[in-house]
Amino acid sequence: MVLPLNMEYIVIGDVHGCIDELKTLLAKQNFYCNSENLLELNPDNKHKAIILLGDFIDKGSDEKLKETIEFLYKNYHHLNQKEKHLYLILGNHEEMVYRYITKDPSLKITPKSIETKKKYYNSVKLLEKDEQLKQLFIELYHFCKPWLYYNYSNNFSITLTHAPCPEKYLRQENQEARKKMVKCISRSKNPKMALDDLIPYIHQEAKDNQHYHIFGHLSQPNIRKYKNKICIDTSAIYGNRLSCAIIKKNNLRFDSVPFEKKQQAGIQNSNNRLFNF
Ligand SMILES: [Mn+2]
Repeated sequence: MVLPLNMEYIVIGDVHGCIDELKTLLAKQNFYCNSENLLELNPDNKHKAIILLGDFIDKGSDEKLKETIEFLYKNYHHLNQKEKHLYLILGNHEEMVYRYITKDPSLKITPKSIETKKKYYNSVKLLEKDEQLKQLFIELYHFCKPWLYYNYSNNFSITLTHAPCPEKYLRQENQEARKKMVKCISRSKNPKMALDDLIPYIHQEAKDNQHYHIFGHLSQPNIRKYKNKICIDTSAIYGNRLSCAIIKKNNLRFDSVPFEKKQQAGIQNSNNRLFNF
């Protein structure tokens, strides 16, 4: 989906239930919550739109995940009444949780898949016991797009996807491309391999130009940038920071806020860095 060029965009990396950090980051961009938890439009933000880069669920505590889903649901409807001010990109966690809770027949239920569900997709249990919350999530899932494109000029553009992905799939509308934009090869299944060897296409295809590809998915210690490839998942739920990219005309900058310790931080089993060369 192509983004209108008359707006400034705040693109936020993997939230994973870090609702407090999300609100703090948004407040720095002049989006303030009122007493009903609605983000108010005002003269300082009415020309801005928020984009979540996927994976807003899982890993966080039940309480914070519930708060995150309710907050996004309310504000998706509230902010998008006249003009669009909130976009959602599809992450592998939204995709997998949706498949579990809608009992997707292509998802084989085996002892291993039940184990995986408990280990990585803790939102499933929460949604299965809260029918109302489940309906909100299902609606949010349907608003999620696999990619967004900001095409400012011949010299400056930005493609946004949740996962890093080979260029030939970017912005393509088919099932294979959709899968690639949502999830790349698993790090947890290849723990001994360096990330740059696991997804070599990212640095091999990187170019010294301003046609950027911004993605999340690979929790990193800081924003990782190599030529036109940028990862903004800075491991908020692992106790690090929640980061965003700010796109204003043909200008790109970044901001971030620290983990606020209002829930328990997750434990990362791999701290494998991207562009570690
Ligand atoms: Mn992910």
